[in-house]
Amino acid sequence: MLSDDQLQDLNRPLLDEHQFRYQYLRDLLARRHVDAQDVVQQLNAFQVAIPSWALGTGGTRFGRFSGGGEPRSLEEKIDDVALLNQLNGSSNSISLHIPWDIPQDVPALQQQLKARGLTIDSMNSNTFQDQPGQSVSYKFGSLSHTDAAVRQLAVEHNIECVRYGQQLGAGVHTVWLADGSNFPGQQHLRRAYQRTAESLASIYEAMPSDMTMLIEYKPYEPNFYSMVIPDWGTSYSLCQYLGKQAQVLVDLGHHLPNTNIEQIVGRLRHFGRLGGFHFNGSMYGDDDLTTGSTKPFQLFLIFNELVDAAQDDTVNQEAAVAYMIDASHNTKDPLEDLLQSVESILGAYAKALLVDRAALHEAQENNDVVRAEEILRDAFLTDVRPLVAESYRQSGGALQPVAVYRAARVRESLIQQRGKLSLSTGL
Ligand code: AOS
Ligand code: ZN
Ligand code: ZN
Ligand code: ZN
Repeated sequence: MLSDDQLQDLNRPLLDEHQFRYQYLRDLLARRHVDAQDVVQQLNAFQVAIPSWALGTGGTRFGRFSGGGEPRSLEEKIDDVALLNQLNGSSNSISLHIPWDIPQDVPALQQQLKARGLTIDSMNSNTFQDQPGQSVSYKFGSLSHTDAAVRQLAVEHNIECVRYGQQLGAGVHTVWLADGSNFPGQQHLRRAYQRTAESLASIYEAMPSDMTMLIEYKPYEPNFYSMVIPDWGTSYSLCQYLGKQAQVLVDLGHHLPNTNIEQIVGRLRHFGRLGGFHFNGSMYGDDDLTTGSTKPFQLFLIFNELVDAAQDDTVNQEAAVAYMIDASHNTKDPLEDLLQSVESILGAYAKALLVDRAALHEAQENNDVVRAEEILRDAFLTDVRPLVAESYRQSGGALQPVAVYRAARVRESLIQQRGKLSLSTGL
């Protein structure tokens, strides 16, 4: 992490321009009866979790090109997230993956998290790979497998994750299943679903009453004929089967092209089953690009649904939504990428908060198509970067996190400490 003095020194040359831009936007919003500080306060409160597996350089099945200085241990991953959170004040938690992040010394880890002001938001199980020495294989599935012994192993692994989560204070256990089939006829589609539901029930029963199970869907990959949980309807039905503590997780990259994701978000919110997000950017599929890099309007429309639901008395406000990033790729410095992602998310949220909701509802009631669309466009086209920067400033962070990260030469010093070729488990 940077020292406070260092951070202030790096902010100083940026401050004058920031104040000018923020003042201008504040005046502009005041004319529309929007209080900029209200919006900034909501941004200050907003947190998005960082996945431990995105801190190292990602790769594809063709290759991986590390930029060096990657975290070599869970402790170093936590240090990296602490740095991100210092810069943007908006990423105060981390998602862990078992067995990649098995804690060696739980009390020491708890202490480190506390000292850094961080928490663990979600534990993620891994039944998509065989671990060395594993008694049976996940080659043909895990929770859905035809062989009860494989299902049992996968259930036990998930329960192990739940136990780690309890020790570390994680409120969420996330299940993403790679299970499916590659060819017609390979798998009995209904039975695979039924076996999965039963396996999930065994995990669900082992969860404490204050933990949420998130069920993530994905239409294809690694299986290309069928996935056992391909879509939100399947996730939703599993949640209905399991009970109140099960919720649907929406990964933005897990839809077929042109799916209306914001509508899915609205529906799940309506049903009280929206449990969380894996944010990322997508052109074609599960590309795991930087959030907001390719479809910023879609990201805004998703937040528009969230803000609308949050302000609606008829919507059940009980269930918490876990905001998490799930992205990692091969051509950027992972920490810069994550700073960019968080910034896009905050920007989309800020824009959604600017929507004149009363006017929008009126336009909708009157079927005034153009007016309704213009209201959304007006919010979307507002340059909200000064609001996001002001939120960084009020959280004691960097006015421009990526610029400050570069000016502080963080990557260079990480390479010095950790070496050029450190290994990490990035997907
Ligand atoms: C896989 O495609 C899913 O997005 C998972 O959420 C995630 O990427 C995985 O659990 C990380 O290993
Ligand atoms: Zn995901
Ligand atoms: Zn994915
Ligand atoms: Zn992914």
